[in-house]
Amino acid sequence: MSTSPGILLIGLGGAGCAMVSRLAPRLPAEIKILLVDTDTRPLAENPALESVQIGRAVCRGMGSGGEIGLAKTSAEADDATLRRQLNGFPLVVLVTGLGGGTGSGVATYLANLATELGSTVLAFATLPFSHEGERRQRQAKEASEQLFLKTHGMVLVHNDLLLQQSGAEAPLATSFSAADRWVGGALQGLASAFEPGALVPVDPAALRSLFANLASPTLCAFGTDEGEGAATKAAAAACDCPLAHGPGSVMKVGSLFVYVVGGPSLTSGEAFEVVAAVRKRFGGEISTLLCARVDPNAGSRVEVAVLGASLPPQKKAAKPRKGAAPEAEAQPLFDFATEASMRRGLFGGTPMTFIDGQDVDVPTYIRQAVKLIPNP
Ligand SMILES: Nc1nc2c(ncn2[C@@H]2O[C@H](COP(=O)(O)OP(=O)(O)OP(=O)(O)O)[C@@H](O)[C@H]2O)c(=O)[nH]1
Ligand SMILES: [Mg+2]
Repeated sequence: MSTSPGILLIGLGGAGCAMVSRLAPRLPAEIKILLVDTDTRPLAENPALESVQIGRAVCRGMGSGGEIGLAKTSAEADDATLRRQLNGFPLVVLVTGLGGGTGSGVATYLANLATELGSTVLAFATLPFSHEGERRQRQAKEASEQLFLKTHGMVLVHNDLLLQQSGAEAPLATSFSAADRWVGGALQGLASAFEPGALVPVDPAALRSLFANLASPTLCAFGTDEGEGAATKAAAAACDCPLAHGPGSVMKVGSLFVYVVGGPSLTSGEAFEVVAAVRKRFGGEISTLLCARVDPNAGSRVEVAVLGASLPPQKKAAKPRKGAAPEAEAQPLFDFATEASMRRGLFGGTPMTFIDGQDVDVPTYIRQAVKLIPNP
């Protein structure tokens, strides 16, 4: 009988390979890891991890230098190898940084391949820092819109948000570790759903059915705390997780997957309390799956990870009634943060203050996306 693990985690491009390599030591052995890049350096830095160098003849072992076309040609040149590596996994999770060539050019290619092979595909993708310039922003925006359509769930991590979290003076590595924690928490949860021995187990098939549709707006949140009342505090932290409240993020979803891990003292009652708090904030009316686990080494720490999906946006709006106001302009799939929109003015250097899931230091009209109409 095949002992093939259920999840394939792919790190794509420089950022994707770096993120996955940092996460690898903390992930359950059941997750199969694969690094994919045109550049040999990120692959050589992690010889213990399986990898595919794409486009040897095209990029000659280097990055694509931001050239999406070169990166796509590289993937096409190694289509057979990629197909072989991606075959046979119920769940494929793709981690990449958008804005350069390889991540932006190959993410949709891989997602498409995995979907064709019958996998459920989730993507975690970062968006460039504002200071990286207009070209990278544009490449990332276009790539994320294409990737969204070819994945069952996609979580966008704004790199600017990472900076906001850690403060402008913090080393870049500290900012990136926030992304690692969020993505890692969600992955741990997904992996645990496939492992035996959970306090509250979840059927992997049910988990896949949560992400049954392509292009479903996706919610991702993560919270952790320790000591007395850790479960309640971790649930509150997940509800206020900046990842779930950034520009363009989904506030309410139909289906939820909640993952709770704690030490031996974690009770089922506490796990269910976490679910109640998360449902109150994020919805989950169609279905809510709870996976709870005990980690003997967790001590008093409790971690809560939340993934959610809502139905894909309807293509056609209902016909307006006679005499009704004209239909609003079609909204873009995502709102992208501009340098200005990410600025929190006087509060830029302070920790965020969340009340009812909203950062109250951000002006109301920005929080509620009210369009300001200039006086005639
Ligand atoms: N969160 C996070 N973002 C990163 C990291 N490294 C790079 N980035 C971001 O990822 C984007 C893409 O950069 P790379 O991954 O180096 O580019 P690539 O996909 O390898 O593309 P080419 O090298 O041009 O072929 C950058 O614009 C940064 O915004 C990282 O370690 N963590
Ligand atoms: Mg690169």
